[in-house]
Amino acid sequence: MITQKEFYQRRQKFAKKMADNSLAVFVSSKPKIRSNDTEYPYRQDSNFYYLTGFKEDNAALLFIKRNKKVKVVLFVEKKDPKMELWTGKRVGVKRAKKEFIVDAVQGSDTFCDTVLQNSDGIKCLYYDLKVEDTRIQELQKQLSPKLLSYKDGAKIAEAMRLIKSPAEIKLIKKALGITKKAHHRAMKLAQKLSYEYELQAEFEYIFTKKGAYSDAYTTIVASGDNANTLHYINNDKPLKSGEMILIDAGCEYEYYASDITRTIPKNGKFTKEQKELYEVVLDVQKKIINMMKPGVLRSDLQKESERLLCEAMVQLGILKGDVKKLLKKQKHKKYYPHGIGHYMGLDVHDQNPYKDKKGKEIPLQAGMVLTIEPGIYLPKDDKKIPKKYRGIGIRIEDNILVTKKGYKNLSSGIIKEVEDIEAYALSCS
Ligand SMILES: [Mn+2]
Repeated sequence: MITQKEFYQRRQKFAKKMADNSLAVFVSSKPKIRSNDTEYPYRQDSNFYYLTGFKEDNAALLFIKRNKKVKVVLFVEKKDPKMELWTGKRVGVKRAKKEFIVDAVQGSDTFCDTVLQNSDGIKCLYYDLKVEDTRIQELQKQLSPKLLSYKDGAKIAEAMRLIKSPAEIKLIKKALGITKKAHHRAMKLAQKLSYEYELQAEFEYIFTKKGAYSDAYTTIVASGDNANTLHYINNDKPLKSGEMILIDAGCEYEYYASDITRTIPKNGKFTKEQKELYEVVLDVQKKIINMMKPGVLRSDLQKESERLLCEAMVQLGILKGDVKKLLKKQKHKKYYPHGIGHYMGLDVHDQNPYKDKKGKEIPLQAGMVLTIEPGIYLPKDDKKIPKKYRGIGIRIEDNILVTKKGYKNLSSGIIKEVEDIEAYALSCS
């Protein structure tokens, strides 16, 4: 759990980064319609959540910074028994005043007026430029004549989100504990199941059963050649004996994500070719993870992963020619087209900055959490690839915390060695 004190400290830190005589606003995300009058389960906006810990919709946050003094106002939906009968209890103004460490709590209906009332002598308004919201549009319309500038408040929050606190790391670990159970269950059941969606159901079952309630992104269960479609989410094909199954699945626990990929043989046993390819990807993954420590550039991890995978592709006869020349011509990208990893946290792909204000790449720092996920994708219909490798796609992904001295693999408990996967499947068959 993130304590109210921590949310308060985040707001203090955010306010320090605001220019003097400025306002900053953040708004809750809007409920999203699935179809007609049915909605998707509500998910709070990550930046709004990061700064408030408030989970309801139609809420807003206002920072007023004047003469170096800061006042923070939280706006929440007022209690309304008639509505609450349908949609559930709300926190309401009175309870929010007790629970949240802010200077004032007001009803949501007073948000725009309160911002405008506090706008005299204000030079700049910070808000999340990505967010499309009628409340923000209304403020822009009213404030434009007097304001000098608009700035991206999200950028400040997202830069703060880059370094995780001990409490945040604990939640990611909790999400990973649940994700581990789900992946191990999949390894155990793959032999007995017939369709990709049956495996997907096992993940949803464990995620919900263990209190995560939700996946952090749509689960990918891609068997055989489907693994060569990077964002395959149809999950509707039969699982075939002798094929590999790529499963990219993670849950969200108390707003924090996990993001794990394992690629396993449907039968519980790798073929010679599957093993060859798998060991290549696993070896590259281990080598890249071993490079991680403060000061290292993500782009160097990328380059090295591309070099290692290109080298292996030549050795396996997937690419022909000189490794350096192939790399220069980006030939390897045909079979390893994606990044080595990304930041994660409140979002599975955290919107953290990869570059500083001057455009320079931000090196790894203690407290960052990244995925490391090399892959190799060999389409069935690619005649240039040796026949025995066609139709195999492999990715192995772990979640790594950068520490002062190096790194900690937060998902090391999820098995990935060939012998371990085979032994595990055998013990469960
Ligand atoms: Mn990922």
